[in-house]
This record gives sequence, C-alpha cells and structure tokens, in this order.
Amino acid sequence: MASPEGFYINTPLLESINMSKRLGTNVYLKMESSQPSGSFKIRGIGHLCQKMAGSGSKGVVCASGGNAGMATAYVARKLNIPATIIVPSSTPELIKEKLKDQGATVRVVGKVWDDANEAALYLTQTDGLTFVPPFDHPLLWQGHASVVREIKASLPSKPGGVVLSVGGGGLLCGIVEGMKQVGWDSVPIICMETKGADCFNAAIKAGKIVTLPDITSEAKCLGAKTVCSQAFEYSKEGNMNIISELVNDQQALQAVEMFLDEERVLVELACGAALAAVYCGVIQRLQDEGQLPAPLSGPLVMIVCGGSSINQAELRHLRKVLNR
Ligand code: PLV
Repeated sequence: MASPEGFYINTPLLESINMSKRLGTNVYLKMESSQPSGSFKIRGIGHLCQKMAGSGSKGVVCASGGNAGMATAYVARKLNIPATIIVPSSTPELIKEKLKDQGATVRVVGKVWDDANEAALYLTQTDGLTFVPPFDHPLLWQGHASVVREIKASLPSKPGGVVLSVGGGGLLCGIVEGMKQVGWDSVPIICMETKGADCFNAAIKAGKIVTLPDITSEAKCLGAKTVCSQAFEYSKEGNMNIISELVNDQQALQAVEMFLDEERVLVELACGAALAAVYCGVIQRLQDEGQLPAPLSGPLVMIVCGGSSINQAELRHLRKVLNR
C-alpha cells in the first residue's frame, strides 16, 4: 500500500513461525526489506527530501554506505532532481551499479563512510546541492517513526520488545520517536551492532560519545565511526529501556543465511546483526540475565531493515572472507 507521501510503502508485518518456535514467544517481522529502495531509509529520506529539496533544488548529495544513497537516488528520480551519491571504497560494486541504474551520479571517496561524508559536505558548499544526511537529522527520524505507527495498526497487542540494527543511530531515533507517539515508551528496544562497527555500544560503555578508530566489520552499512548524539541521549533517558548488544560478523552472516532458508528473503549483513538477536540466542541470554522478562510481556518485533548490497555473489564473498 502506498504511503501518503508516495515514496515508501506500508510494509507487511509477518508472523515468523520459525523464530517464534525458537524463542517460545510470538515473533513478528516488519519487512522493511520490501521498500522500493530496499531498506527503511526511504521513510526518513523521502520525508526530508520533500521538506528540503523542492523543485527549485539544484540536486541532492548524500554520503552513504549504500542504502541511504539508494533511498536518496530513488526519491530524487521521483522528484525529477539530480542526485550525487558519495560512497566509500568499501561499498560493493553491486550497489554502485544499482545507484547508477536509479540515475544517480556515483563518486567513491575515502575508505569509510565518515570520509565520504566530508566530501558530501564540501559539495553542498561548492555546488549548492541539498545535503541529505543518512542518519543524523530530526526530519529523518520523523519519517522513520511511521514504521511504528504501522506496526501499532496491525500488531495484535503491545510488543514485549523491538529489535533493530544501529549504524549511526537514525533508525533507533525514529523508532524511539514512534514509540513515544503511540505510548510504547516502556517497551524494551534491543539495539544490535557488529563488533568493529559498534559506535553506539562503545559510547554506552564509555558514558560519552566516542569515535571508533576504524571500521573493521564487514557490515559496512553499520559503519559510522560516531553515533549521532540524539541516539546516545535516548539511551540515557530513564523511562526508556534501550539495550545495546553486539554480535560478530560470523553470527550476522549465519543469521542472514538462516533467514534466507527459513523466510526466503535475502538481507544484508547490517540486517543480519538484528536477526542474530534471535538466531544466535541474544534475547534468550538477556532473559537468563534478567535484563528482559521471561516470558516477554508481548510479541517480539524484528525490524527487518533490509539492504540492497547483497546478492548470491556477495554472499559467497562474505562466506569466503569470514571463513564460513
Ligand atoms: N546505513 C547507512 C549508514 O551507513 C547508509 O548510508 O546506508 N540497516 C541497513 C540496511 C542500513 O543501511 C543502515 C544504515 C542501518 C541498518 C542502520 O541505520 P542507522 O544508520 O540509521 O542507525 C554508514
């Protein structure tokens, strides 16, 4: 079903029999992998572009690990304005081709997303392009919040937990905003990152925002070196219940493979990090440790954030580099 803004779609909320069996609680999958740009990013980026990049815009520029770029390129094509997407060298060829197919100009700058972002900011000054941030902007969070309103409209009862991946923290901020809007403030949010792309977890451990020296995880779309400050602020709010957990790349890959087998959908490693919360026993451990109630107070909702940087060849490549 098309959204009122016309860019994102109302995605299915599917009950996962396999995950429910594993967890002993009903598990629902919010299938953001079905969005036209391949991930949830289109919700926030569509909203931001509509507010900031009208028909008079000279074009948009976005630095991205891939998926924010895909959303920007898609929306720009619909708005009939040019898009420049700057990606780091770690972004697979596959997504660069997809970006070009959306009509975007693609440039490769630097090794990680933070390097590409500096170049994007520079272009806003020299070429007058509208800057589209991938995760750190209130308009993005407002747009992402729509996912919670959709979940509320079709979930039979208040969730016992929501699981998501954290890169720069934009999805988390949007989910928190949405949960506040629908009165789900107290529902635990389990935030998943991979080791080596763990800027949110590192900030929580340090008690302050920190910048990682490098991104060593293969989940490049989680690879922001510094989490946005709003995400960190939410983690400190007493009435929220935000839990940060890590898995390694092998576990995230195992989750991608299990999801493909069981649910017949191929997602990126960035999304596998969230799925690993169930497949690799993170939720069960949190229950054993008393951090989550056993049983959960309601169904568990997994945000299947998706991602376009994956196909059979990329999956084989990941298996090889991660020795699986
Ligand atoms: N990816 C961003 C940031 O990369 C990007 O440029 O595409 N799941 C998927 C599939 C993603 O692509 C991302 C972010 C996330 C989860 C995490 O979302 P965030 O950044 O809002 O926490 C460096």
